[in-house]
Amino acid sequence: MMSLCLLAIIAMGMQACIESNTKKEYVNAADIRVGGEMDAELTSPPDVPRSVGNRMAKKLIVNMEILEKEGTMTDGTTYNYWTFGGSVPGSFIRTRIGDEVEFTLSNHPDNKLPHNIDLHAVTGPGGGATSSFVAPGHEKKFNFKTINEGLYVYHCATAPVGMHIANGMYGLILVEPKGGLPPVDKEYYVMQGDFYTKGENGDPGLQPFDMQKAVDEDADYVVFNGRVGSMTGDNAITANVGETVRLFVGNGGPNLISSFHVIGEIFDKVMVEGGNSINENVQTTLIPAGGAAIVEFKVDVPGTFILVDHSIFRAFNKGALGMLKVQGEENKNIYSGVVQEGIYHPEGGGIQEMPDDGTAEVKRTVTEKTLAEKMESGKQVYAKTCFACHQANGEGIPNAFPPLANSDYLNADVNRSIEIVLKGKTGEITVNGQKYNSIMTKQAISSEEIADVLTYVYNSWGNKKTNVTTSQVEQVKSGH
Ligand code: HEC
Ligand SMILES: [Cu+2]
Repeated sequence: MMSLCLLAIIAMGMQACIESNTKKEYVNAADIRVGGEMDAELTSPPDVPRSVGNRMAKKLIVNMEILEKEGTMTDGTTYNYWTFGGSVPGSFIRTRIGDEVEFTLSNHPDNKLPHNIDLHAVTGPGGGATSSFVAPGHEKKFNFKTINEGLYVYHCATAPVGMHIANGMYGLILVEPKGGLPPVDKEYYVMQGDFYTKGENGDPGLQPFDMQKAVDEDADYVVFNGRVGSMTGDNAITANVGETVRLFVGNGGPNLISSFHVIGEIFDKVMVEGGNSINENVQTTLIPAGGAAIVEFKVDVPGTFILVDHSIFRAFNKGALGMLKVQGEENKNIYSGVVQEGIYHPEGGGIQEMPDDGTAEVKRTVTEKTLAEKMESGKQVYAKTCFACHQANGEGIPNAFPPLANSDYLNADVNRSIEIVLKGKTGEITVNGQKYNSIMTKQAISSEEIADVLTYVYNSWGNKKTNVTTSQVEQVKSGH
C-alpha cells in the first residue's frame, strides 16, 4: 500500500494518493454531496448538541441571534455582555464534514452596535466576517461548506475587534468526521475568557469595560463560560464512575492563553488544538487565544475534580475554576484516600508530645500569647493556609468557598469551626443564606496555629470577636 501510494505521488501527485486510500471515500470534502436540509440544534454552555452520528451531509440551517445584555460576572457584580445566542460563550454549533451551512446572523433591534461573525471553520474571506456585518434590527445570510474537520472558534470581528471579543462575542463550532466522533458518555462545552473592568475583581455593581486594562492585558476576571462560578457548586458538571467524559474546550481570549488542567485527572486523549492529531496521557494542555482542544478521560473514582487554568492565580483569584462532580463506587486500588496518619518530628520525637500530667497545662498558660500576638501570628497562618480558598478578606468565592467574613455559620459555634479546621469538612452547609456543597481538606497546622488563625478570623471582618485558645483546640481534638 505504502509503496503504491508513493508511486502514485510520483506519478500523479498527492490527489491520486488520497484517492487510492480506501479509508476515505472522497477526494475533496468540497465534493461531498448533501442530502436534504435540517435546522441545527444550538446549545448554550455547558451543553453540546447531539452528535451528527451517521447522518449524511446536509444543508444545515443555523439561525444565530446577537443579544447585548446585562448579566452576572460574580455575586454582586454585573457586566454588559455582548452575546451570540444569549450566552457567553455563544451557542455551540455542531456540523459534519461536507455540510452546507446556511448561516443567518440577526442583530436584535434593541442592540446598540453593529456586529459580524468570523468562524474559523469557514474557508473564505474573514471567515464570514465580510459577508455578515449587520446593524441592529437587521439580518444577514451567507453560506459555507465545512471542508475541514475539527473544533473551531468563532468570534465577532467588528472594530474595535478586541472590545467585541472582550465583551463575550465568541463560541465554538465543531465539524465532525463522517460517522461522528466516537461515542462517549458525557460531553460538555467549556470556554475560557478574560474580562477587563473599570473596578477591581469583586468590586460591586455594573462594571464597565476598561479599554486600557485590556490593552495592557491586565485581566480582572479570567473565567470559564462567561462568569465566576459558572461550573461550581450546583452548576458543576457531572459524571458517574466508569464513564468517559469529553470536554470541548475553547479559549475566546481576547488576550490570555490557557493552561487547561483538571485537578486529579489525566487526559487519556487530547485532540491537540482541536485538530486531528491525538496526544495521550496529558496533564495540562495549552489552548491558545482563538483556539480549542478536545480532551477525553475516563473517570475512575468518585469526588470533585477541579477544572482550572493552571496559571493558578487566575483559578483561585480571578475565577478560572470549575468543578466536575463524579459519583459512584470508590476504587481503593486506584486511590486509597488517607491510609495512615502520624506525627512527623523532624527534630526528633517527644518535643510536641507533652505527657498529660498537668505540667503541660502550666507550660501552656505561660506561653499563651496576648491577643495582639495571636492576631499577628493568625494573620500569617491565614495568608499561608486559608487565603487561597477563603480569599484575602474572607469573602470566599461564590458557589465554591464560603465566606469567613461576617459568617453566621462561623459565629454560631466556635467548637464546630475548630473541628472544621482540624478535620476538614464535606457535605452541604448554608452560610449567610447561600448553600455550599464542597470539600475543605483537613488543614495540617498545629493546635496553636489553629487557635491563632481562628482568633484572627473571629476578630476580623465583622465577626464576633472570640478569643480561641490552644487548650480549647486540644479539647475539641481529644473529643471532650
Ligand atoms: C482548599 C480550600 C480551603 C482551604 C485551604 C480552607 N478552607 Fe475552609 N472551607 C472550604 C470549603 C470548600 C468549605 C465548605 C465545606 C462544605 O461545603 O462542606 C469551608 C468551610 C469553612 C468553614 C465553615 C463555613 C464558614 O464559612 O464559616 C470555616 C470556619 C472554615 N472553612 C475555616 C477555614 C480556615 C480557618 C482555614 C485555614 C486554616 C480554611 N478554612 C482553609 C475550603 C477551604
Ligand atoms: Cu460584535
